[in-house]
Amino acid sequence: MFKNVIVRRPGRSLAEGITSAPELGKPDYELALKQHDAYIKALEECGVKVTVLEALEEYPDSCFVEDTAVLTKRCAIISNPGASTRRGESVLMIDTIKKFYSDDQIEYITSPGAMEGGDVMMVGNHFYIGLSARTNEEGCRQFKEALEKYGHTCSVVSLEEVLHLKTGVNYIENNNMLVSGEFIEKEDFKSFNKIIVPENEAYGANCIWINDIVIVPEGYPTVEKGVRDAGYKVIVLDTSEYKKLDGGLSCLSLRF
Ligand code: CIR
Repeated sequence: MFKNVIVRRPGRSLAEGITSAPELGKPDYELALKQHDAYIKALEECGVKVTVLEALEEYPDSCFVEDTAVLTKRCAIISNPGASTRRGESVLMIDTIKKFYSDDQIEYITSPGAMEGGDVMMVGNHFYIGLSARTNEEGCRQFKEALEKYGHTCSVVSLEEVLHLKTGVNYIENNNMLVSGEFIEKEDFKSFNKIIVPENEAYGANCIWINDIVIVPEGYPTVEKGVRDAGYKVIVLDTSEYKKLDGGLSCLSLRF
């Protein structure tokens, strides 16, 4: 169960965030704020306490807090984003994390290691880390070493087609996993009960489980049906403005 969630409000500079899909247009700031309000409300409905941080205009992508750290029941690992414009976001998250973890529970990924939290998927005590455009081999090595100090286990999954591991695969507990594209046939995930996400709904693979409720993005009917059929209560949220920056539901929070 999760007790806490950290989010950061988007700033007006959101329009300058990194994107692989400029054809979707620039995000509308006012609409992004409304979608963020709804996101916070949904999290609260899931029974967690939400810590809402102020926007950081100097970091256009800083509402995607998931990339700044990995928070487990036993430790916090501060990332070192592979995207150079995002490096400072992790540093600015440390004070908030120190409100929840003592100094001897906090680990740091350092250069030349690069790692972003979107590449980390928790399955109980085990953590899958994606070797991606944003997380390098040294980042994976440091992450694994840090986790093992606390009795967690870790394995590396390489990916080629999407930005982060959780762009394409998400664990929603009870052995259920949403899988899309290159992850459908991955050996690493063969023992899970897979909910297959069709190519035309690939963005919908990024759902989040919070205390037996699954939050699903709006507009992905096959995904929504698959999650409902697996027995979950579902909350559907519109994330259109974050999709324009390759961001999904998981990217907008740290859940622990
Ligand atoms: C970026 O490219 O870094 C942001 N525009 C999107 C980050 C999405 N984060 C995530 O998947 N965890």
